[in-house]
Amino acid sequence: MTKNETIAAISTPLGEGGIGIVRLSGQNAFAIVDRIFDCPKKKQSGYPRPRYLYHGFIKDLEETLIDEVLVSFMPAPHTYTREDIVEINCHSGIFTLRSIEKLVLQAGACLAEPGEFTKRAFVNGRLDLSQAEAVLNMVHARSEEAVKMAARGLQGELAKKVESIRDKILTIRAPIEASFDYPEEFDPNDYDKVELKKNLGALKTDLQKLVLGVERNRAYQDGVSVAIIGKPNVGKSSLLNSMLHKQRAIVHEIPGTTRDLLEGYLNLGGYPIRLVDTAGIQGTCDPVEKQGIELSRSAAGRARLIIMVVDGSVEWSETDKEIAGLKHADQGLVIAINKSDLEQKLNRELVKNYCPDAKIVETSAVTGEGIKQLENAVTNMLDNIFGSDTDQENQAIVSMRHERIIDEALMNVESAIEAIDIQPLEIISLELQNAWLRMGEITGDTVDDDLLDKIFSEFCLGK
Ligand SMILES: Nc1nc2c(ncn2[C@@H]2O[C@H](COP(=O)(O)OP(=O)(O)O)[C@@H](O)[C@H]2O)c(=O)[nH]1
Ligand SMILES: [Mg+2]
Repeated sequence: MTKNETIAAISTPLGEGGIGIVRLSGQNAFAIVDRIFDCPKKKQSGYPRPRYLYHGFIKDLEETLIDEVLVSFMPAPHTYTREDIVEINCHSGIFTLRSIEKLVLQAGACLAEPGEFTKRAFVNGRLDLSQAEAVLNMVHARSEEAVKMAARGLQGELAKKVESIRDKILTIRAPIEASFDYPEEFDPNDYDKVELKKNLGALKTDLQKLVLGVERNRAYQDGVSVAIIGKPNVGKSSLLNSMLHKQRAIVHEIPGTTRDLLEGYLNLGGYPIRLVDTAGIQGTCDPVEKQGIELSRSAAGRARLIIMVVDGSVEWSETDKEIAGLKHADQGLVIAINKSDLEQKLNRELVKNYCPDAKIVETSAVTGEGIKQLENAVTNMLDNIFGSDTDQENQAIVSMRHERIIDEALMNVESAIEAIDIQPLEIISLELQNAWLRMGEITGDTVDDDLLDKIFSEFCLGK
C-alpha cells in the first residue's frame, strides 16, 4: 500500500456492543467522510473543527440512511499516524460496522492492512519501533503486570535505554576510528587499552542488565507453567481445586483417580500461571496408569516451578525421594506438606535435608489452612527465579526479537573485550559497529522492510 493512500478499517472488535469505530487515516480522510456524512453543522464556518464531536447521519451514496453517528476530525500532524484521521463512532453491530466500512471504501479509502495505522505512526516518526511493538503487547496483555510493562514500552523507556547504550558504543568507537583516519598523529600501539577494557566492561554490564530483565518480563507476558506432582492420594487435585477456588479436578479417596493432565489458570502476584495437576507417581503395572505417570514426568520437566505434595500423615518414603529428584537445576520447588488436619507422622527434618532449596509449607486442602501460604511461597519462588523487579528501566523488553538482538550485541561486545590484547583495533571497531547496528534494530533505526512487514503483520486489523 503506498504512503499516499487513505486507509480505513473497523477499529473495535466485531461484535454487538455500545459503540463501534470505523477509522480512516490519510490525506483524503476528511473528503471521503464528507461524501457520506450528513451533518447539520456542515454549513457553519470553521467546520470541521479539529477534535470536535459532530453528530449526524451516515448515508450511502444513494442517500439511504445507514446509522446515526458521532464523527471526529483530527488534522495532521498531532494524531496517532501523524496524518489526517477521522473516527466514525457508530452503533456497534456487525452489519452496521461492515456497512460503514464498505461505504468508506466505496467513497475512496483502501482497506488497511493489519497494524497499518501503527506502521504509519512508526514510518512518520510518531513512534519508534519498540513503542510500536509495545502497542501490540498492550493489546495482547493478559495480566496487570503485562499492561504496566507495555505502558513503559509505550513511553519509549526501552528506546531511551537502547539509545544510551548506542551512544556509549559510539563514544568508545570514535577515538579508535580517529586513529585510523589520522595514523600520522596516532600510533595504535599507544592506545590506552586499560581504559578501553574498562569502558567495554561497563558496556557489557549494561547489556547484561537488559538480558536479566527479559525472562521476568516474558513470565509476566506469556505466563508460567507450574506442575503439581506427588504420590497418589496425597491431595494434589484437592490443592489444585483450592488454588483455583473451584472443583476443577475430580478428588477421590481411590488412588489413581487423576490419569490425564488437568490445567487451570490463575494469577499469583501478577504472574499469569498455568497450574497443571498430574497423575500420582508410583510403581505400577496398570498400563493406563503407567501412561499417566509418564505424562506427569514430562509435565514436571516442562514446568518452571514444581509444587510437590506430600502427605503429612504418613512417613517420608523412597518414592517421595524419587519424585523430589525430578526437579532439575533451574526449576523452583515448593513442597506442600498436606493433610495438616490429620495426625502427623512425617519427619520434617528428613524433607528439609533432602530438599534444601525447597520452600516448605503446611497445608490442608480440607480446612483451607495454609493455601494462602502456599500461594505466597509460589510467588516468592518465582520472584527468586526471575530476579528482582526494582530495575524499572529494564522492564520494557518482552519480545523474542529484542532478546535475540541484545544477546547478539552482548556477544559482539564480549568478542571485542577478548580481542583487546590479541587482535588489531580494527577488529574491536568492527565488533562495536555490529553491536551498534544490531541495537538499532530495536528502535527501528537500522531495520529492513521485510522485518517491518513481519512485525506489523502480527497486529490486528484496525490498529
Ligand atoms: N484429611 C484430609 N484429606 C485430604 C486432604 N487433601 C486431600 N484429602 C483427601 O485425600 C484423598 C485424595 O485426594 P486427591 O486430591 O484426589 O489426591 P491426589 O490423588 O493427590 O490428586 C481424597 O479423599 C481427599 O478428600 C487434606 O488436606 N486433609
Ligand atoms: Mg488427583
